[in-house]
Amino acid sequence: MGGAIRSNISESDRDRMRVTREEALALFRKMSQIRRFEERAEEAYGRGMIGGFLHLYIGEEAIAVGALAGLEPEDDVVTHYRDHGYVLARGVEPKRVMAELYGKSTGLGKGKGGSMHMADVRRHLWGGYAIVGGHVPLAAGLALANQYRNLPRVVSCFLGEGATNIGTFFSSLNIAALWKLPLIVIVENNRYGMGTAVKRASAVEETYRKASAFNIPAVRIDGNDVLAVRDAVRDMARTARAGGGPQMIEAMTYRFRGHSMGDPQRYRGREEVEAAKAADPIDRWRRTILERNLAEEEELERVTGEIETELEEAVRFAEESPAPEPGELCFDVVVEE
Ligand SMILES: Cc1ncc(C[n+]2csc(CCOP(=O)(O)OP(=O)(O)O)c2C)c(N)n1
Repeated sequence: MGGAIRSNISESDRDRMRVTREEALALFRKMSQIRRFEERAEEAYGRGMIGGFLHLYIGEEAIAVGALAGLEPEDDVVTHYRDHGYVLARGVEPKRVMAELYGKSTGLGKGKGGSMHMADVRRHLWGGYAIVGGHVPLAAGLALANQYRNLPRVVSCFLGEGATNIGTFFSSLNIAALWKLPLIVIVENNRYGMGTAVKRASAVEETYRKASAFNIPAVRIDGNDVLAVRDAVRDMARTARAGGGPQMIEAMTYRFRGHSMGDPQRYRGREEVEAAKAADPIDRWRRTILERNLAEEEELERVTGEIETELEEAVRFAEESPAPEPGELCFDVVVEE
């Protein structure tokens, strides 16, 4: 096995999990914003306002929010298609993300990308990708570019556990290890790839162990614990920036909704989903905040209210924005320097 492999954040690590009141509230705000954003998107989808695929991140918010809190704003982010959470966590205005879902010209990708392709290069968000595992080589390539140009940037690559059964995952890990690329691979293990439980698709159920084939240090953490995610990513980013090469995190979580909209979810029982909700990362963080006196109930309510207003405006903005002009179809296809 290469590097330190832990099965979880241990009690002795708890003192690492420090947080200021300001940060505690900011983490709560971000996770709540992503949750309510997606609930509003789900509702709009039901009204036929959003077309195509819509993969919700509900239940997994602590990973995007924690991970981006552990990175610098110049660190690069490459993700899969379940990607609304990362762009919101990086500070993109919800109205621009909502307008993108609506396919409007005011959207983050001018309405041409939609749900699965959220990108904002100025914020080092290199996009969501729909081909399972297809973005891992892109992340490795970006890490090579950063290393070659001597930039102190780390690349974070987010993927589902199902994608770790794909060849591109292994070839990327191999070259990243060989060339000591500044890459953090963050596997969000939500226990299902589409409708397939991990054990039915992967010979190795503990995904983090796959990294050991390439001597890549890996940890399995509680992905519903926003501070555990932040700290794991922060530690790895520090190591990667110092030339320590790639590392991997397996963040254990659960998706509360279907794989995409319209998934009948025959592969799991209602009881299982309800039981998993006991570990809801947002409820949990709210309880921690109150227990640790990091904020008062009224402050949390105020934040929740502000998010409601912000999202009401986001939906209105998306609905009132114009569709792209037909001529727009020919632009933004090829980038010429
Ligand atoms: C190469 C490829 N094969 C199959 C698909 C269809 N597909 C889309 S998502 C998905 C499941 C991926 O599961 P996982 O990587 O665990 O991510 P999750 O959706 O659970 O976040 C599949 C099989 C695809 N998009 N690309």
